[in-house]
Amino acid sequence: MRWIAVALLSLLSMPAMADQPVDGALGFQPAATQIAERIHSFHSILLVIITLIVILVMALLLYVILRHNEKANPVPSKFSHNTTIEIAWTLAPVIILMFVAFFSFRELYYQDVFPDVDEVEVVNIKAQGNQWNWTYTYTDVIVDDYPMEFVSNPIHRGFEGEPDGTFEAPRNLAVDLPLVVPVDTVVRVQTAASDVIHSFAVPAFGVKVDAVPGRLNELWFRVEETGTYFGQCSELCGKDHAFMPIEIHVVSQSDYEAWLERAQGSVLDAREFLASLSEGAQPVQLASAQ
Ligand SMILES: [Cu+2]
Repeated sequence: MRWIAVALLSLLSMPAMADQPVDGALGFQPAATQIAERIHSFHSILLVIITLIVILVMALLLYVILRHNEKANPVPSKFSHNTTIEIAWTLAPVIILMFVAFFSFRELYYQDVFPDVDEVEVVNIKAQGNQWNWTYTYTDVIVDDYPMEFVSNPIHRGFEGEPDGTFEAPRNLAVDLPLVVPVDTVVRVQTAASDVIHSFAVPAFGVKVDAVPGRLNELWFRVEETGTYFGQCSELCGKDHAFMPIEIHVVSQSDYEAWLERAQGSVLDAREFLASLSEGAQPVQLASAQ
């Protein structure tokens, strides 16, 4: 009972822009992209289907238990085949699976096919997984003949006695140099790795793509609301796998340009500018702090 109350309370107290895990929450982080929104509605369809299947199977089991136990049915029937019922229980799952596959493939292709937008407006980023951090390269932004790039390290390393995180800088999720992208813009992320397989995943965006040494994988997203979003490496990659988080700041186009200009000079300057952007933001309480 207490558990249910806690879960309900944490749902109510979830901030509007919950873009990170909160204690006791149920369900997904709110969707920040069309991709995530579509995944959520597919999930809702599946939830209905599996619920109906569970109810049906439970009802059949109960019927068999009550109707065909030794007391109620002392002389069992001896037949071993029933063509009608065998066709039915083969066809029904096939139809259900085809129905599921239809929606599933629709989402897979939506994520796989790059949206039809002007290439000039696309922000291209290469995310390279390393043991154990991410290198972000802005491949369109050339500084001294090389594309702009920086390494994004976690602030927390999971050491014992380490201070707790805050909502702005959650433990094991916050990084020193976050990825910055403009709002309402198609962002192409090409993932790669320098050592072992990592995976670039941001739940609120509905994206998760492996970062494989020696090849480029691709994902895209268009975030609809400014904010700070968090993800994690999602392919077990060694002892610090849990400590190579992904932090993405989605900012307005003008803030993005201002940040980009500073970042080309000094990433630390750019970082300070980024911090000044969120200064006006109301500090939001973590569910666990309430
Ligand atoms: Cu990794």
